Amino acid sequence: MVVALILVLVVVASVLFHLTSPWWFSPLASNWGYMDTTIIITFWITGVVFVAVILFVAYCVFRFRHREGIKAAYEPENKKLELWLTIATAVGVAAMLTPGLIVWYDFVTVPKEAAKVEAVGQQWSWNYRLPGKDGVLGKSDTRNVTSDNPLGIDSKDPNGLDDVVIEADALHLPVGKPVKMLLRSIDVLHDFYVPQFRAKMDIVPGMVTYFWFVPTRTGTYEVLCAELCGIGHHTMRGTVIVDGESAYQEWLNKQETFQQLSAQAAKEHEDKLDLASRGKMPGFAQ
Ligand SMILES: [Cu+2]
Repeated sequence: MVVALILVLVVVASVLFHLTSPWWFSPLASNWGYMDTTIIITFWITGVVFVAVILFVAYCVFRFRHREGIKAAYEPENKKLELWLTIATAVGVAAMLTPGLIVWYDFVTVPKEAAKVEAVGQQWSWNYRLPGKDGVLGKSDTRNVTSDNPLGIDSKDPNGLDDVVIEADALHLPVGKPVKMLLRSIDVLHDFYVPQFRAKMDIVPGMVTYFWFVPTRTGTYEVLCAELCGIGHHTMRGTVIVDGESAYQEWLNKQETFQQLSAQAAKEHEDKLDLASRGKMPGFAQ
């Protein structure tokens, strides 16, 4: 009797906790509302099954409790019951899997007009690259990575010269336009994740993974790394700012291309060498 009561209380407390809990998805800011629907469908199906199974156990504990003079009957098989349980389980599992397959199909079908944006993960920060005026991202290779070229862009590929490089700063995106995120890592496994966009993807060294989405609300969002990637994993955060079209263009016009950044870096090196040769660098004083 006490056990049956505890089981009923577990059900009541679990349902109340779910309904009154302050923890829920962060407000949606992309086209992937269907992902939320899929999770809610799973919550409903598993919730109903959980309540039904625990209440059934409570009922059995109470109804078939030990009573003097009553003997239990042993019934190892029941074809009819097994058939119904198999059908019900199959329907439940299919109802949870089908919406996921539909979302996955959309997720891997990138719209042709999607603008390409590259995000490069490294321990423990995010850099970005936009294709520039030609709309093509230049070739890149981790072997080209230096302190002046953190994305490893191939300086011999003309397509890369006008690429816009955003180094450890906020990425801006225009609202309402589809974006294809191309993901690269220059060291270990990472995962690009903005909770409000829902979509996320692992980043694997040596390959380019991708996902797409449409930012639907302007605002500032936090980028998280969703793959344990070393001791500083928790500090691997970035910022995505979704702008209206004019604010986005204004921001874009202020960004520097790979060519400009390389020229600046080369000039800085020259200046340093020049100063050093004239003995004006601290530490080089005569
Ligand atoms: Cu990471």
